[in-house]
Amino acid sequence: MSLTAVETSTPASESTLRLVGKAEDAVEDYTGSGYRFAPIEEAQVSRAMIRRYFNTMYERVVSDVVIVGAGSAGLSCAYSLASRRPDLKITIIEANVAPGGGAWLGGQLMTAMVIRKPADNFLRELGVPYEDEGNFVVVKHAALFTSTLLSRVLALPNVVLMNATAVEDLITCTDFEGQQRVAGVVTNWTLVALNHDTQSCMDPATITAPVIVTATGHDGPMGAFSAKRLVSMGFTKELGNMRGLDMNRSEPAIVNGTREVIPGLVMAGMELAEHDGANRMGPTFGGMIGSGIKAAHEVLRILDASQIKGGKVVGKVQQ
Ligand code: 48N
Repeated sequence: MSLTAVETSTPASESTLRLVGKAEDAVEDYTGSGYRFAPIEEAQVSRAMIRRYFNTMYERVVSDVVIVGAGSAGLSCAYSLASRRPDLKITIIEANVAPGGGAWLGGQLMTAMVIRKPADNFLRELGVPYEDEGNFVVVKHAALFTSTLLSRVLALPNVVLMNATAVEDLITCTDFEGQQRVAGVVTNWTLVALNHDTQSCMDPATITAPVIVTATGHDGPMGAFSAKRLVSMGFTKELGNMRGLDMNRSEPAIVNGTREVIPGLVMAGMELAEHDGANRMGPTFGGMIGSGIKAAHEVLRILDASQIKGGKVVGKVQQ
């Protein structure tokens, strides 16, 4: 059967590229040479991507919550928030092509992931199997945790993930009380953000939101991005600088310390270790889960206490 495309006279769009041959012509046959796909035009593929991506980008320039960083803390925050508040438009900005941050492996490139109790509660909520070792549990491969968390987050209809996209600055404003607050993020394609010294005038775009969660980690080309930006903007005097490894001290400090570090900006995960000068915990991830969930609680506290108009905080809710 010869399948050819016949373009109609009306302006081409996804549906007007009429093809000779239909979906019913598709045959899944592995016995020999019988496997056949339904026909497609190259233009249909491009239009399917362009329309969806740029409609989403257009719609999310005003979000309810922006989460910077899709590592274990940022994704735990996204899941906890979006699953409890399906009304919120949550936009995750991730600089890497591959989201997941440092949670694809355990420690020293070994694959098992250690999570200390009580963070194992989250594994049961997600349906991630693990081995119980008493005070902690072990997920057989870190990628099993991260891929399950990522798939649960992406399946939530109110979450949009923009990966390969970098936050290259924070939007700040003077709010209704006359104080400086973070009111959104400045974005660019990551490859552009990393090449400003090779080309000039590659200006960014913006996403405004009443609350930003920053969970950009402590390492990598943009690690602790917001913590460093707060210093360079003069919001904080200096970086606390992450301290040495102390699991028992670090994990509760990071979870309990997760907070709104300046109005409109909630900091979570290992970025907070750099901001506060907290210890690091090394290859145990319960602190990231707890910090992400705590950040979600902080976001809800802020939203519940604020009058919001057009994606901006314009007043306080009278208690
Ligand atoms: O996984 P990370 O780096 O950060 P967290 O805080 O989610 O988890 C940290 C955890 O993996 C550890 O470091 C463990 C527990 N080890 C501790 C230790 O003691 O060694 O994820 C941060 C994500 C990454 O995917 C980055 O690509 C992304 O944030 N990111 C950004 N995305 C957008 N714009 C930016 N400016 C930006 N900066 C970082």
